[in-house]
Amino acid sequence: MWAELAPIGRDPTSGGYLRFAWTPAERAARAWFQTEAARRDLVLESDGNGNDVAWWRPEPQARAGGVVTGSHLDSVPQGGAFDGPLGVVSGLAAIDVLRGRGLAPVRPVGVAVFAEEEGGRFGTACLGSRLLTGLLTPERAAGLRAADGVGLVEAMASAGDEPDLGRSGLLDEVTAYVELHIEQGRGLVDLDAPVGVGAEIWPHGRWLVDITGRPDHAGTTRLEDRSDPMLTAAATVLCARTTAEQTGAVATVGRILVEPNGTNAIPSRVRAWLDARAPDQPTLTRLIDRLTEHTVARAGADGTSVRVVAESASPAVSFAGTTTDTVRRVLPDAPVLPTAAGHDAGVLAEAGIPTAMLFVRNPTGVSHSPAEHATEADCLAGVEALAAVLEELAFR
Ligand code: HGY
Ligand code: MN
Ligand code: MN
Repeated sequence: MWAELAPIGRDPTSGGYLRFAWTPAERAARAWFQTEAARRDLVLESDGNGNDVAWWRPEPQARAGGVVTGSHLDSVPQGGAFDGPLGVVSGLAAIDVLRGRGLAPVRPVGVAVFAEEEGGRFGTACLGSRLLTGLLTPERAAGLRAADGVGLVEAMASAGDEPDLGRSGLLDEVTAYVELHIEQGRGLVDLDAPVGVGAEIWPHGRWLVDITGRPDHAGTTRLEDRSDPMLTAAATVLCARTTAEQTGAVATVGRILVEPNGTNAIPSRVRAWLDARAPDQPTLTRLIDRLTEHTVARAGADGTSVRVVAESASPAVSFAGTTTDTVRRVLPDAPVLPTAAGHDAGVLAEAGIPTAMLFVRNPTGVSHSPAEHATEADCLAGVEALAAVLEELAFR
């Protein structure tokens, strides 16, 4: 399976992945999943948000007590091979392991693929699972536009989906969700363990810092006559990093759009997207408040104007609960560790589905990069762990 999925959406030059939601590459990955599901006689159900679940049911009409695993297939630009796909492939492989043992579920077992988890195209993380659970309104989602101006509904329709945004019944009666994911950090390396269990997800979010200045000539405009939004943006990036260092948070500006983006033109507008995360909400709020205050003051000094807009907010999520209790009972040697990476599991937990996460060791900890990697041995250990958890949750 891994070898079949690997080339889809892969940039041959960098080895990174470009699987933006509802683009041909991501559609091909989703088609691959649907083919694999059909190959296993799993019953595929989809909702109007672009989410899929492939079911292995004890009998055709069984619904109660569903247990779901899975993850996402979309990627960040130039992302790694494992972030998302490892959870999907491991879910299918765990079903193969359980079938191979001659087992049959007493409750429905599903493998899910959630749409636009990275928010790489439309800016809102976990878009598919947030719509499914009702944590994001269809009105808010319908207003989302990609950088190229394409609206969400238009992108879905042109990719062949039948958009029907909003809360769906796809996971109704599901009593447990377990997401396996490559660890995006070095916790398991330091703990020398192939598989770990998720404790919690840090609160995190994305803010647009939108700065407007006065376009002018780069050569003939005197410094004192300038209203240069790039200065305000540069001060914002440095302030985000300094404040993060001072408050025990993390902050990143990885995306900036400059208009008109000319070498010899003072910009008219600079948009910078901040990704900020912290161990707890008060720390995150403090960072954003300090940054906003500093950026507004700097804009005043620069003669520019700025607005800071929250684009995506993910509250702190704890995975404590019945599903994690089961996981820890089945995998007593697996260490329990927090993460600052967001996941659909965080959304489902927030929506009240008892949720657990399994992490597979990442030898370098690097993620959201072509260098992301996990060893085959650790990936197989992840499949064995997931199969044991699914057996405990749905086969007894
Ligand atoms: O950005 C994240 O935390 C995750 O990889 N979507
Ligand atoms: Mn990711
Ligand atoms: Mn992910």
